[in-house]
Amino acid sequence: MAPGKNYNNIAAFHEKLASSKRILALCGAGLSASSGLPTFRGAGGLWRSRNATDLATPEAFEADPGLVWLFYTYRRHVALTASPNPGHFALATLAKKLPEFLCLSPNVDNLHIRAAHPGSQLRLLHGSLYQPHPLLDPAHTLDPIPSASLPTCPECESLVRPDVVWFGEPLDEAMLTEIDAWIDATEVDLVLAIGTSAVVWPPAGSTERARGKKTSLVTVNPEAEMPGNLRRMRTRDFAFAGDAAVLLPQLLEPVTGKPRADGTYK
Ligand code: BV8
Repeated sequence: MAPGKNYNNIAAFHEKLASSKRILALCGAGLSASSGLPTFRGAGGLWRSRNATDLATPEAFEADPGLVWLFYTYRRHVALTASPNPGHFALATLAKKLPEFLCLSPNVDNLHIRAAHPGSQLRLLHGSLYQPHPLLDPAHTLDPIPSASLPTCPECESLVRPDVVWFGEPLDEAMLTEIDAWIDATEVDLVLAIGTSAVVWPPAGSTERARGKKTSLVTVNPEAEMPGNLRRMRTRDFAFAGDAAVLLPQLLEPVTGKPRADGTYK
């Protein structure tokens, strides 16, 4: 397989965008990179010399709930002090302008919500860092958490855990069924793969499921034009190497209009 000659031509992409009625986006940690949040597989994927993916497991929580809560309290703190970037605002604005746009995101950082992305067109696949639990004040991000002050359920006093989906745990079945039904309803014209390494399943499967005869897959990622990705592309597909926070406002401008200086939209 090989891309068409215009695979990284923004004007050619705008033509396709202009004729697109149904758009699906699969976002990833790369979308929030410009907001200062580490990705999983990038350089920032390590926390205290541990792989983030090793701590995002029920086994890790079983073995050391204090450490796992410290990990999530740190991530809550970092995400709270971060802000949505122009990429988040462009997607939220596309949703307001195009009813048949659905945004799938495994990001638990709440930045889509803080960019006022309409909830009806956003599916948070892996939960959120902010299902509220008062006890753990994000300010105390570095001190080990004595087990006595780990959060417990006020009713049954059992240990409370972060409301995120860990590796080896199923995603919300009803949500997956609803997403598949949306994808299968009628042909999807454009699939945007934004800042994702597309290795974690089941999210990674949604882009292939949405591929129809006239569907174009658009990869927005600093690695998008690497040979490995170009080899997987079809003639209708596009690839734009760069920062999602810079590229998305440019790519979506015909529908969203130009952003203000602060990246937000009228
Ligand atoms: C399950 C929440 C079944 C917690 C997360 C099929 C094949 C192989 C493996 C599996 C399979 N099916 C299931 C598995 C196992 C596993 C899996 O996929 N493993 C992978 C590692 C191979 N999946 C699961 O375990 C899932 N559950 O299958 O359950 C089941 C069924 C019934 C009963 C029991 C079980 C659950 C997976 C969910 C895990 N939780 N997060 C938390 O956040 O702490 S996953 C977590 O990692 C994120 O949510 C996200 O999904 C993933 C990270 O991926 P990305 O977002 O893509 O980020 P990454 O760092 O990898 O890449 C960043 C990209 O951005 C890069 O490409 C980079 O180039 C780019 N980038 C960098 N800067 C920028 C940029 N792009 C644009 N702009 C920039 N500025």
